[in-house]
Amino acid sequence: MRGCTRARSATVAPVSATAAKRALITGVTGQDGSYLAELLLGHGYTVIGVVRRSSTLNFERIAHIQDRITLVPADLLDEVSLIEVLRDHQPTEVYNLAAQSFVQTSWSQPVLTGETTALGVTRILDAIRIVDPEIRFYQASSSEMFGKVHEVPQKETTPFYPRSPYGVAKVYGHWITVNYRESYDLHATSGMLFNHESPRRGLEFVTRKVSHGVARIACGLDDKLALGNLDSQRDWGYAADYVRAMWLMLQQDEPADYVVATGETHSVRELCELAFAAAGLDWEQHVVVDERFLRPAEVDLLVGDATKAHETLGWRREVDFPHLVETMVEADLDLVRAQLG
Ligand code: NAP
Ligand code: G4F
Repeated sequence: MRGCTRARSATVAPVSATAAKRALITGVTGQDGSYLAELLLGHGYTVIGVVRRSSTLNFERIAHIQDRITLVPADLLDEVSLIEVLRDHQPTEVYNLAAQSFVQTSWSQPVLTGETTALGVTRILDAIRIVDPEIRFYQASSSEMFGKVHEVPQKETTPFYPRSPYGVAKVYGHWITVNYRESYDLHATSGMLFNHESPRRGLEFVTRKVSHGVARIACGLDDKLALGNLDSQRDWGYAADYVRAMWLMLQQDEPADYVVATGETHSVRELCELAFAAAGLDWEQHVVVDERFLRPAEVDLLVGDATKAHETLGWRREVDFPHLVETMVEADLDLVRAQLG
């Protein structure tokens, strides 16, 4: 069978001198969790992935590595479960990627978003403090914290002005990470990552919504794709490049906070032009604006300055925006064709 996204896994790095390390990943079933697990396995880590209870399995993104990682039940809403997994599995590094991560949903479920994306960070930090304060901690912070931006481009010192309950929750997660670092001397790092995408991106996020929509239109299943604000601009990178930055942050002697970004910004309109062209289509024939996808408050422009990550971590992105969009469209064309049989 051709074309399922699973076949397009990131290259697994060679085993290195870090073979004794044990990493625990919350959010391992998500986009970033799956790429990070691959990266860490390639570096010789024992990888423990936290999965929350669900009535059906949702391991699609990690099915290809499932036999190489240990999956353990726990939930960011339940501190005891986090304490237990740390006690049982004794990781040396914890990557907190779990969150209610969709901005639009954060308006309809603001309390759940706060419980998971904000207070969940305190729960995992407390579990680390109680079980083993030597554990190195990574918090998945977000460029959404910059929101209504105070300066362009945004860097580590740019003031925050979040524009959604999600952004507000991420600001809390960032500051509680800084606070536990300063209060308890934890090796706790906040990675302020700008948007990063891949064929494993959830279907509700705009890049994947467009690439999947293009594939359905190209295969004759749909004719129109309804979107919201076409003018908003994002700094979009490739998820596999960004998880490398997360790992590099925890290899530093001193914990710190880093912006990870490409330094380029593109509008949703440009995304549409590129994605439809990749399938030989004219986006203007198919895209319609539907106000259901407009947000109560928008982040109009994000573009990051990753100088600190370049200079301190030696991090560089490898995949540029046109290549990312083409890869996502190709993967979704394969996926839709395979579903059609
Ligand atoms: P994602 O695909 O939405 O994955 C989120 C993960 O969190 C899933 O594995 C989900 O589990 C898990 N989760 C949600 N609620 C949980 C709970 N209560 N307990 C335990 N696990 C829970 O997100 P992503 O794109 O990989 O992003 C990873 C992290 O980076 C998130 O914190 C996100 O906010 C942050 N971030 C992402 C970007 C980006 O552009 N991708 C940029 C900046 C920051 P289920 O599979 O069971 O739902
Ligand atoms: O793809 P999006 O939903 O991502 P957004 O809101 O930037 O959030 C993502 O990136 C953050 C980092 O900055 C992460 F922290 C967060 O977890 C998530 O991964 O929307 C991008 C832009 C927005 O301006 C939105 O209004 O695209 C615009 N857009 C236009 N039409 C749309 C649509 N977004 C979605 N999801 N669906 C639309 O139809």
